Amino acid sequence: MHGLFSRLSSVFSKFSDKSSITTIDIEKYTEELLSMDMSFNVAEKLIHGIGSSGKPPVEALKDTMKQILLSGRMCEPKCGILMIGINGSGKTTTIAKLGKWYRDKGYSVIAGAGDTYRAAAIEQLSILAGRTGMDIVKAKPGVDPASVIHDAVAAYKNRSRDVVIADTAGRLHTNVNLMNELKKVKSVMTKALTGDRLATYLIIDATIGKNSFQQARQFNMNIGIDGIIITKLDGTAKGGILFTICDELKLPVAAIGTGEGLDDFMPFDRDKFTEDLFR
Ligand SMILES: Nc1nc2c(ncn2[C@@H]2O[C@H](COP(=O)(O)OP(=O)(O)OP(=O)(O)O)[C@@H](O)[C@H]2O)c(=O)[nH]1
Ligand SMILES: [Mg+2]
Repeated sequence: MHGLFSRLSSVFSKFSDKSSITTIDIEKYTEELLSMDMSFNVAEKLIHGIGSSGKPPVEALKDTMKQILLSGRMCEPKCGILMIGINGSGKTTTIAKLGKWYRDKGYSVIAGAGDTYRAAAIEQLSILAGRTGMDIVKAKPGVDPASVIHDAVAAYKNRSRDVVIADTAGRLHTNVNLMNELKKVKSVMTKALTGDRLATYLIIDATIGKNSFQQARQFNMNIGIDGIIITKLDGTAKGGILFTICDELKLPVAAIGTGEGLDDFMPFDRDKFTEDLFR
């Protein structure tokens, strides 16, 4: 399994399991942790754990990692899911993966094509919906995203589906107008769900590194996030940002993406993830 994020786990494999460590080891370990884009605070917590626990370094490291990481969960049907994040983070691909994941569990899924800025985005979601057996509700490019998502939730209700997943256009966390648009989509979706739970997931591209922390903070402040889905862990040794987001923002990780395929997705489990990193 460590092959799924082998570049990240190759960093952890440098931590030896000997019973005591030297100052040189500590310097080397700190450097390794920072190289995967962990914040200095988090790296310091991990190193402090190694020095103070009396356990072999790898065991001490795992203990602290498990304390820092927060496991979220994918929402339990019936529910609505709102996918948000910057351009190219993996929202639309993750909708297809999620759709398949729910379908494999026997649930029916509707996708709402809320990225109405680009015809290609609507087309991309239509193709993925066809491939995964999701219904899709879409409109012409240029239509208000909130109205498309309203219609998608109405279809979920009318057709008695189990999950409705809203796609949105990628946007920078610094763009006030686009943030306001997202607030509107969320409020319309919440109202249309008439009491069914809404889970808002921020999709973060693991290869981006440290800037993701600001994204998570801004999206959470403006929109409110229930969990992070971190994608592209297969292609980077920089997934350390995940620890920083959990530690400093107390946001849980709901799932991870480990490839472009529809099955390259799994709900996040902090204990399993930690153990897998050292395999
Ligand atoms: N290697 C890898 N690639 C991924 C993963 N998730 C998504 N991608 C790729 O990332 C690219 C962007 O994915 P999209 O799903 O279109 O991203 P998006 O957030 O919807 O992008 P916008 O709609 O432009 O904001 C595509 O080429 C995907 O195949 C992953 O877990 N691993
Ligand atoms: Mg998209």
